[in-house]
Amino acid sequence: MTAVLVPGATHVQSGKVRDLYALADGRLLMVASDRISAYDHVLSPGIPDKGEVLTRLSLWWFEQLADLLPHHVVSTDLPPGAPADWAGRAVVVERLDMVPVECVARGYLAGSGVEAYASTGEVCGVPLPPGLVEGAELPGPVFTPTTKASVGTHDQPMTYADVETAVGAELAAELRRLTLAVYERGRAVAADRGIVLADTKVEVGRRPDGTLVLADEVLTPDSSRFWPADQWAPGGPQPSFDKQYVRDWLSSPDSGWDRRGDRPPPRLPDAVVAATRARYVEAYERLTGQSFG
Ligand code: Q0N
Repeated sequence: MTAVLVPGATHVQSGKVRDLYALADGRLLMVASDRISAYDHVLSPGIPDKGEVLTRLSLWWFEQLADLLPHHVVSTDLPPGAPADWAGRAVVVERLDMVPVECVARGYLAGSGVEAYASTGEVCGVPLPPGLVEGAELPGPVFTPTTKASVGTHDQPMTYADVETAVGAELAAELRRLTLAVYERGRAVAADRGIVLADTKVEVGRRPDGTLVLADEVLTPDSSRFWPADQWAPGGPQPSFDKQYVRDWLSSPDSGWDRRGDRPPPRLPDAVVAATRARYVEAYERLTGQSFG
């Protein structure tokens, strides 16, 4: 029972890798875990320090983006009674009225955008030039929002008109503007550090006075596609900055696993875990210019 661990707190929801609790004072506590997912499965074991690396990276980005919009973080102090091992990966945030749209910006063709483009020449209703290959840079960043799917289902693409219908024309325009601004800022910083920011997803909520606030986590490898710039080679799937060792091992004969079958993936070997941890730390250190310690 959570209430025993954090007096007055109740569990609100768990995503694949983050958990949310309601505190007695009305605020929320967001806890990033060391869990990692690949090919739609949460893997075992977790990646040591991943929750802390991503929490600190997101906190750093919130400050870099503060001139664009406010963020939801209230405190990084662990509430009294919280488990000691949440230190460094739990953040007290203000409770917002969440906008029911996953706000995605893409500068490169990847993931679900590849299949959409192949069948329609568009992504989320935005026409793209002919002849683009997977991994290609788009002529300019595009807003490609999706529905917010619950755990176990997939987000569905929305057109800009869908967003206008869902939240109104005024808010839709603000979401597009802010999402593209966050992407542009992230992309510029990442480019300076030899990292391609292919796309990113942001979540936005509103204060009672209507102010838009950046929520969840931002510009982390879990919410964004980061590619090593020196390995960027359009024409197929790009290596992932953080998860490539995991994907390579799961796809190799060594793992004995068929990702199209119905068995859960096998346990990750220690060497894959260690190499993956090092990649998260490297992403943090390259992007922020700070030592993870
Ligand atoms: C909220 N989600 C979806 C945490 C993130 N500041 C907020 N106020 C109200 N609601 C939310 C936030 C935030 N952030 C965001 N659900 C509720 C993503 N979750 C998944 C679980 O962990």
